[in-house]
Amino acid sequence: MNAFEANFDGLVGPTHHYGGHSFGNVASTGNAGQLANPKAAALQGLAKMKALADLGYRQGVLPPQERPAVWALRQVGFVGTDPEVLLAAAQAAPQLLSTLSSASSMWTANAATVSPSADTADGRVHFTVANLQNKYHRSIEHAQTARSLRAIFSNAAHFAVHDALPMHPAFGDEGAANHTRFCHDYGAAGVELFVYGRRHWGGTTEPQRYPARQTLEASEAVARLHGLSAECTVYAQQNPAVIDAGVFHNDVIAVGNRNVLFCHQQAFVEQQAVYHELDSKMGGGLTVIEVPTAEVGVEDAVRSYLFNSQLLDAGNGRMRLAVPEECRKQSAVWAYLQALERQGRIAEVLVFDLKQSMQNGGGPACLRLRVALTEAEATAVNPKVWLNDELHARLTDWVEIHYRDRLGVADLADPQLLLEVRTALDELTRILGLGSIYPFQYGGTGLS
Ligand code: SUG
Repeated sequence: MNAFEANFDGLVGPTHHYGGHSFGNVASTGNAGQLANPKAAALQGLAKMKALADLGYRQGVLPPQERPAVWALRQVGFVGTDPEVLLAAAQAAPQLLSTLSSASSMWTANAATVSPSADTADGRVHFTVANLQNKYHRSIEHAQTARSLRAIFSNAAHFAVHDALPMHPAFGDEGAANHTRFCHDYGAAGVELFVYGRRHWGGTTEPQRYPARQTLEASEAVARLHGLSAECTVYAQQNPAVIDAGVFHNDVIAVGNRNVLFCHQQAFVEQQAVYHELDSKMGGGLTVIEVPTAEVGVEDAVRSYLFNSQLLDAGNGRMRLAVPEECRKQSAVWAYLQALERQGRIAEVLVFDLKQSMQNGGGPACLRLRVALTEAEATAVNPKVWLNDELHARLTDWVEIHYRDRLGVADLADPQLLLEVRTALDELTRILGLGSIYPFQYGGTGLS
């Protein structure tokens, strides 16, 4: 069956700022309080989408969420008109207002876990929305994520969108950031690798410094919901020592596509056994590009986001790697990448400036959700979200009109900002043909 991998990137929302909300994500906490540029952030993301679309990759767009989340401030007791709620929160709990204004839904690798139809029991593409329960600012994303995905993947004959798992540490789920699908052909059954940081009900060595966000129990629940067989799933524990070094998701230390796994030597517990199980469940043919610690240390990998790159099928068994600009700045990392190119192990390295997102710990791979689709399934996707020259130009204008080029924590209480956000999102839902998906549009509480 003719199938391919599409990338659905999150459009950066107008309240992108540096709130320092993600303990364990060293970029997020390290850049707290800096002035952000939401306009540049959104344009940087759009430029990446356009560059990949121009290379022939199918590129979709996922909408941002409504922030500040006034509905979430009401949930914790703030009352009055919307501007009154913002003002009261800014005075009584500025950190809370910042938390509930995070534009973190831009990192759509954390929106959901996706299993293509070739792997699932009922032959549909399954999505499980991530609960992101480990961080408060991210735990409020799931209801809107479900609404957005259902507005795009609405055809029930082809797609199933499951609600987030229970909001409990036993089921900590961070979506596709800890999930990689391997295959020989996108349209044939593949092998899905689920990487977890800890087992909630005992039995694993846990990181000591930073939290392990993904549990084995959550990964197993997702596999059950998607109807994946044991032959098509591999579970691997992330090395707790690298979580303590700032690897808060597996996609900060490993990336895979088709039959290629590009990862650091210290990524997993019992790493050789993981390779072996993957290879044998794939029926052989797994290619591992393992980066030795002697050439790139874990700290350099975290700082450069080498592994948060997009590994892209370049045809004829070759791969491209889309890396952030920060990789060029680390001499060891850049030397390693150049050697990979020279040796022909990677056909081409593409470099993107994503500084605004990177400063909150989000590289190229964080910004996209991968969905392998057949042509028939692609036709069933809401057609208005596919990026082409026209949509790119329209969204660029939309950002230029509605986004600020400076935003700090003190700006979040400005009632004018809320108005700007709602005006922008209202227009966006028309551009992308999404209907009324936001609480301010349908008068909902935002909770479901
Ligand atoms: O969850 N940062 C995100 C970055 C997510 C990156 N995603 C992947 N690796 N797939 C996080 O830590 C920071 C927001 C702030 O601090 O304001 C933040 O949420």
